[in-house]
Amino acid sequence: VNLAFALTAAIHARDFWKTQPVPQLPTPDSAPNAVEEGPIDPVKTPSEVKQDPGALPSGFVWSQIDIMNDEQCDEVHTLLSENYVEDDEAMFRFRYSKEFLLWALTAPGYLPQWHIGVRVAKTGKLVAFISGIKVDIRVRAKTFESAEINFLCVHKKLRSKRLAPVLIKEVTRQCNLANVWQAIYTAGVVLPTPFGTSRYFHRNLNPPKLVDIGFAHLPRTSTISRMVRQYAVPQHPRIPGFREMVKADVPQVGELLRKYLARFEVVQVFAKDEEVEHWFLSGQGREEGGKRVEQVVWAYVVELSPIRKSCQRLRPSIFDSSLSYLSAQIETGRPLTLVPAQDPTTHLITDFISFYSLPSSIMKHKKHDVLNAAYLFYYASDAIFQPGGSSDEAAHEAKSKSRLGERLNALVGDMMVVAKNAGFDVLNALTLLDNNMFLNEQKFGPGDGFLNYYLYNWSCAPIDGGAKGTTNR
Ligand code: NHW
Repeated sequence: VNLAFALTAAIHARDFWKTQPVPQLPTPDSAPNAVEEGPIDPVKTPSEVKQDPGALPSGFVWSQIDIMNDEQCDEVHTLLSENYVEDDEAMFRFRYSKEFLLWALTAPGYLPQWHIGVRVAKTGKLVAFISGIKVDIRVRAKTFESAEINFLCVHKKLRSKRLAPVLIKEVTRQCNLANVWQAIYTAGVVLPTPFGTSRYFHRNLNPPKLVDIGFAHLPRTSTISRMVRQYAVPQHPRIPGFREMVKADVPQVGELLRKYLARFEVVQVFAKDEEVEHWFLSGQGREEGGKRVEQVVWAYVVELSPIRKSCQRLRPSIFDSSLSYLSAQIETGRPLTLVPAQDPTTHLITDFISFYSLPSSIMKHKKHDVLNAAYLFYYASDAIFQPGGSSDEAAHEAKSKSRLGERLNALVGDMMVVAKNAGFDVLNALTLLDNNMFLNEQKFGPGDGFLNYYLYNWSCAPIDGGAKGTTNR
């Protein structure tokens, strides 16, 4: 069986991907050449796009999915819960909630025709899915409209029948019909060709459970109670002014996030406040018609209150670290506000941080069936932008970086408290953004998983996703 599989795999080796506008994987003898960044295919218009979808194997039909329809959302949820991504040892499988799917698939500008299903003609059973949403991507100096492709899934019983390329071609056709010619996507597997690779890191928040389910190992020199002490987090957040983000914060968070992300080479551009509101606020839990709607995204800000603003004018340096925040509180002798000030003229958001909830099913375990995982999402801090007060540029940059490092450690530390109190077992993060400034210090450990980043129809010089543990981009 293995030999037959190896032969089929060899026959089809990159049969699909070698026909697509993506950089091909380098061979041992290919010379490194300078990349001219931009579209790979010649520019086309939607009128040149095929009007009909490609043929499916007989017995299957295309089906546009209305994710806002509760039943159809249920169907996608079931397909993914039973067939989506697993780890190599088949111990864990992603279990996206319905709320997560709604949140991820209805971002501003989404097109229902980019939510594509395949059903069994006779029974109507949903057996495959692929989706896209609209995003703006900036690669270095160039910004373009793009699709973000996700949730590609083929039922386990229909694997290795070349259905995935049919789905990918159909979502490509739908994007092209909407005049979108580029896409961004990620995968754990290596395809032609990643422009960057990040590694997953994990911060243990619940050692007994993680050891029990085999997610974490108990070092021979340790004990569970020692691990519990090692990974304990404070009961409450420590940064004064740290509070949940509210709608009134959206414009300031948007501005801060845009400024912060401008420092990176490849990013999603959150040009409109509407996007900021969607990605950081719409996934908050609530009661609706007597039913509990699960929370998907947690977003927090640090608000510099008028009291601290005036302190800062007196002694800017006392705001350099979270400890100094506290000393500011002690010096003024007044309690610092923790309730959101709704008036943007009197409050200033200095930092922002978020995570989302993506549980995994634990397969084959007697006691536990869900791993409650939080994934660090976007964050931003003004620590990197504060005036230098020195004419030596290198010294200023070093100072800004160290100030940012301190601030991010305090922020992630507080986010761990929020995650722990919300019942999460682990906080996951990748080696991107400025994460290498806090991963070790906050006791994240390297995992087995890597995430490869891809662009479709856009050649892009490689960037360092931090997987090799060198830099932070
Ligand atoms: S990555 C998660 C993908 N999903 C899973 O891993 C779920 C579990 N696995 C499955 O459901 C996040 C199946 O194994 C899948 C493959 C469906 C993965 N991306 O049908 P065949 C995303 O959703 C290629 C792309 O026989 P299968 C991002 C493979 O290299 N291609 O395989 C999605 C081979 O091609 P080759 C993948 O196991 C991005 C061909 O599929 C892939 O039954 C999509 C074999 O097909 C993957 N993750 O089904 C691209 N995994 O040339 C978007 C395998 O090597 C591109 N393959 O022979 C942009 C489109 C929009 C453009 C707009 C302008």
